[in-house]
Amino acid sequence: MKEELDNTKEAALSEIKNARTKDELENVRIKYLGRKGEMAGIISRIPSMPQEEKPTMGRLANEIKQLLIEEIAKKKNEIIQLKVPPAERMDLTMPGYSFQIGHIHPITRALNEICEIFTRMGFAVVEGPEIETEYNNFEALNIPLEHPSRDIFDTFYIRDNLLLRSHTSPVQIRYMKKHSPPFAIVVPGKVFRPDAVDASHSFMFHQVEGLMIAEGISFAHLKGVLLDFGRQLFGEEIRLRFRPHFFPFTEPSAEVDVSCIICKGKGCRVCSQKGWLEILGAGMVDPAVFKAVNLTDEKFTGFAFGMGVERIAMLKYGINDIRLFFENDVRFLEQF
Ligand code: 2NL
Repeated sequence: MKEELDNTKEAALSEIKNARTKDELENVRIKYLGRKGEMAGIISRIPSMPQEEKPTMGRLANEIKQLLIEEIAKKKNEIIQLKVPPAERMDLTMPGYSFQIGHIHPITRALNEICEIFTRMGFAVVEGPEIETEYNNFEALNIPLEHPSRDIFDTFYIRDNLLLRSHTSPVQIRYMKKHSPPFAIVVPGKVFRPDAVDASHSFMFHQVEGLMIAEGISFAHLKGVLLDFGRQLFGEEIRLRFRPHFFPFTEPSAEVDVSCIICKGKGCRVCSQKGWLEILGAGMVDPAVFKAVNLTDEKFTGFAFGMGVERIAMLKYGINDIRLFFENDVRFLEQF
């Protein structure tokens, strides 16, 4: 029996040494020290041994049991403390996890591109608050109290006199109050209108507005700046068309179309067979606006314009539903 105990001890020690994981070690423990394990099997035969051998064998068996318990505990610590080399614990040939790298949102991309074109022409980029006073958003822009857009249902009001801006023009109002001409600025940012959401409307969208004020600025300067802008954004071959229009804050005013960037003006589904796509509104700053910001020197004139970034991004990237920009569906976003 002594030989049997010694052999079992050696086998158990070798298997403990070779165990690589906690599971493997636990299996070794069960095999040797479990209730039906090898040690229990040997010990169960001690009572039927000759009387004089019993104490020695009993003591030896207990010593071996104790040794195995200690060795298993030591080995367990080694495994937990990662003393077993990683290569023996895991399969390093398994493929790794791939990282998802984020990128610029298509609206931000279009907005940056628009601002960069104007920056190269010498415009400064200016930003301002999204919560505005009724005065900056309406009164200063010559939009009277009885104007439909002043209706409480046509603007998001925070409380009396405080509202979510419906265009970025109030930032130009703030700028004109603080700075003297000459200057040229573009103002990008979020604007809010309580429109019902559909494929082409959203209650929040982005605008870039522009304002240039100096001595002798004319409609010709406006046309030159916008044509250069249109060519850089959509391509050298595009043409612009200025249609007379009305805005309370500019006089004269125009809506500006670009020759269809899909069919080059021949007529297609995107331009509804018209050959033209509306991209912005513009005009000469109305004297009433100059008066509101106390810019009284009549030698200064200026032009202003405004465009919707979503509309431009939709045309440029071939997107047919404005809601795609705001749903955060990565299947859409990862295409840009
Ligand atoms: C459009 C039209 C426009 C302006 C915005 C402006 C601002 C000041 C004074 C005069 Cl402070 N005008 N902004 C002028 C003409 C058109 O936007 O369709 N936007 C999407």
